Amino acid sequence: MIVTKPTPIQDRTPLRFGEHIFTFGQEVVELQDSSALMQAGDFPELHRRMEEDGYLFIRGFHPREKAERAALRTLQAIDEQGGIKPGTTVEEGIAAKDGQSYAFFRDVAVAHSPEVLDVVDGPHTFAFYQQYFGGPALTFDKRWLRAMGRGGNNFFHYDSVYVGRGTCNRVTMWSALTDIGLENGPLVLCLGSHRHQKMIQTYGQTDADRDLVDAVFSKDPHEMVHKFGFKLATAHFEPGDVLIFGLFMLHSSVPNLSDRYRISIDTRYQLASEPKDERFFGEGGNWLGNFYNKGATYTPMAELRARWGLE
Ligand SMILES: O=C(O)CCC(=O)C(=O)O
Ligand SMILES: [Fe+2]
Repeated sequence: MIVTKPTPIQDRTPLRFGEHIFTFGQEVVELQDSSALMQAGDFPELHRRMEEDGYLFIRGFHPREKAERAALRTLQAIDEQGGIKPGTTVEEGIAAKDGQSYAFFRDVAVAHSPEVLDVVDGPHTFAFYQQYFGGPALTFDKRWLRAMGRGGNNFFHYDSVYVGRGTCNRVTMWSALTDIGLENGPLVLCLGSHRHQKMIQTYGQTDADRDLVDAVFSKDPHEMVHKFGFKLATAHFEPGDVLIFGLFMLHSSVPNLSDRYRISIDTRYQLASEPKDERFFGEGGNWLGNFYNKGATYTPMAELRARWGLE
């Protein structure tokens, strides 16, 4: 594992995002670290920040060794599938070929391995959410464990469209398991998108599977910045760093520019007493999930955005 200690990102540092280059201090800023608040157990202030900023970025939320063990378990599974470059060690996590990403969503031998659950279901994680929500918390059986190769990324969306049934009082936690610098496909937020009432009232109210609609709002970071006026925010993530946000926060990942797998896992937490999103619960990877309406035609996002006046 390559270890580089993140220092504050200097203004004028470039962020390469697909075809576009954004500049720190202008279109993009560094996420604000709330780890001191977590260490102090200052939940009122954590709630205030979540409300105000729409996210909590917590460095070292998971013990680094635990995150690294989960990454290694994932890399071993990739190695078994021939995905590690010959002549390199599994720990280095170098891809055998470009453009190949892996998802272990239903592969519970990996996604529910003790190494992975020790991170996302660990006592430190549940103790945090119990305090955060003020009662016993639960997480979905589906855990989105991803290893992104070169070029791999996801696009701008609200999680509500994918995982929004049941309570709205639910958060996503995106956990970095490898060292993820700006070149390695970090997660990016659109600051202020959790307050964009029009977007929340239109796009945010859709359910991809119920309404048979496209789920991705945009693939274009340039329009997020220049048409919608959002500032982007990201960071150099180390193993164990997390980003927590609600159902209505636009986010995307940046394409990985390197030949090293970007390994992350995103998991959901809510009060155990509140209604769940039943699509994501089941034994042995046999949950319904998203896009289960086989053969259905999904309304294109361009058409929906025109209808909403968000084109
Ligand atoms: O890891 C990614 O690329 C996307 C993650 C995501 O969409 C999420 O954490 O909700
Ligand atoms: Fe997401």
